[in-house]
Amino acid sequence: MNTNVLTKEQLQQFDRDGCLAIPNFFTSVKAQELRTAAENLLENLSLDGHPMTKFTTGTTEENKHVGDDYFLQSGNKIRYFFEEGAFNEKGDLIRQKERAINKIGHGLHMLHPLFKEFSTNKTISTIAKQLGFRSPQILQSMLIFKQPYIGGQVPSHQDSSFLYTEPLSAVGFWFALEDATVENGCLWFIPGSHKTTPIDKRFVRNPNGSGTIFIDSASQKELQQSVQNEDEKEFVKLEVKAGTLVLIHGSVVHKSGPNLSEKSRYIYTFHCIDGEAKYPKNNWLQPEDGECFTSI
Ligand SMILES: O=C(O)CCC(=O)C(=O)O
Repeated sequence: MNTNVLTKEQLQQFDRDGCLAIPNFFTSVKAQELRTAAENLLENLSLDGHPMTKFTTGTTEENKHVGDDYFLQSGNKIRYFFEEGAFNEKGDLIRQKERAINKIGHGLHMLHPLFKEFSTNKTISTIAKQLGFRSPQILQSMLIFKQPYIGGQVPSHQDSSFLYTEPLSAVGFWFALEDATVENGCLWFIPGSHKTTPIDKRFVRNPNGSGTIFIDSASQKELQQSVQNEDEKEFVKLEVKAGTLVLIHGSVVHKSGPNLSEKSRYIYTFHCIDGEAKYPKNNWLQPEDGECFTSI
């Protein structure tokens, strides 16, 4: 019996480009179900005790610390992160809360029954195995909303800078819950950049206090040999329909545009690493409360 999910051609394309779109990976009924769950999470957000005020009005170290901890300890929780444009200069929320959230993370795959089932099943583990994972583990999940007119852009980056392992192993599984177009902020990527662009920086916990910093990671030799791919013209847009799965190699250079349109762009994503790779203790994201990352 053939138990593969990805074809040989799809695997070759992923290896060549570093990004692979699989249309109709899930049904429109499932996309609607996940969107409704996402809307319910937004409605259930309580602003009481949320440190969002601290992110914007807080100038003291103590206030910053509360916001940092809210982020750093979110690995096994369902936490809400705001759009920058949702506040005025005084730090007051100027949008309806349901339309002000940029993303929810990072433990949906552990805590929310629907997203848990969607993320940890036989089809997903088969894909992970086909991509070469020996011991695949999900280490974070997110809903990214890009609400109409306010959805922020995601600057060009490589996921392995944020989810670093030795050897590198991160792969993103990105699911379109709505159609993603240039207008509402689809993904853009540089085909083949995962083979030419070393991971030259890492996002880690700040050893000198709370919060996070970037540190250099590539050797000078690697940097000299690398092709500088950050030319805008190299980016290829990835417009996809709801129901599409996009696989994103941890080293591929990618980004997404702002949403200035009247249509939202909801996506769900999780990232896998190989449990056999070394996971540095200074990575920003650490297993919380003695739990392990989620094996699939
Ligand atoms: O969905 C987006 O807008 C960006 C997602 C992304 O860059 C990622 O998951 O690495």
